[in-house]
Amino acid sequence: MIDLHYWTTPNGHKITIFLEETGLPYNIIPVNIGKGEQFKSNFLAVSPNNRIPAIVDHAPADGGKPISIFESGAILLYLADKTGKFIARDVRGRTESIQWLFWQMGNLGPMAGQNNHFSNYAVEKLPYAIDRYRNEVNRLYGVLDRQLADRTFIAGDYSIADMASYPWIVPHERQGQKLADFPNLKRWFEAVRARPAVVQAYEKAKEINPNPPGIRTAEERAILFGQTAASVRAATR
Ligand SMILES: N[C@@H](CCC(=O)N[C@@H](CS)C(=O)NCC(=O)O)C(=O)O
Repeated sequence: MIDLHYWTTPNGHKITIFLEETGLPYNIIPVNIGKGEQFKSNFLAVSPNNRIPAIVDHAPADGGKPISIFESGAILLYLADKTGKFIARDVRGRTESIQWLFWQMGNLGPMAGQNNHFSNYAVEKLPYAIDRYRNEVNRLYGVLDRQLADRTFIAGDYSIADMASYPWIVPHERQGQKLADFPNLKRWFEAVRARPAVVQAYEKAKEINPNPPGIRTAEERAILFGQTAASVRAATR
């Protein structure tokens, strides 16, 4: 059994997609990040960066004590290796999946996160910051569109690279992007969206958090947007 410390955000969806695709048994432990549950000590014990998602695998391959993992890319890679699914076995295919997984982790996720922050959450609308991140996300959509011009999925066969990127394309309207400008990306997006496991993962999210994504109360904003080292110190004391 896998414990999944989860909230209903793009990085959380990546892991429910993988678990639904493979049918691995899992147990969701909700971590409501708007209420500050990411600072609870039981969560920090598995996720020291106070961010979801994290997992605990109670039946690791070596038969030893449970393994806990944080960072969604590391989790996807761990689960792909554990199951032998959604990552190619040959060195070239495996490297292709891993490099696009890292591309998502280092580019699409962080830039889309900042774009969302400055375009949607920031009270003060700063044109320089909004343009900077919206343009960068636009560039990244262009990179994906080009990559998908001559292949069905990002790294060839459907893999953890697709599972990592898909949840970050879902909010394309909030990101100020037009999917119609990226025909290959749009075709891929629709193909991934139609997968039963992907539908199931998003249904699960609605069960856990019926509130529409992207709406933040004043209380939630204070928890999410005012973090410093003091927040971490206070949590671990
Ligand atoms: N690089 C991390 C990023 C995780 C992340 O930013 N998670 C967000 C939700 S998508 C979170 O937990 N935020 C809580 C907070 O900001 O306190 C990963 O991919 O796992």
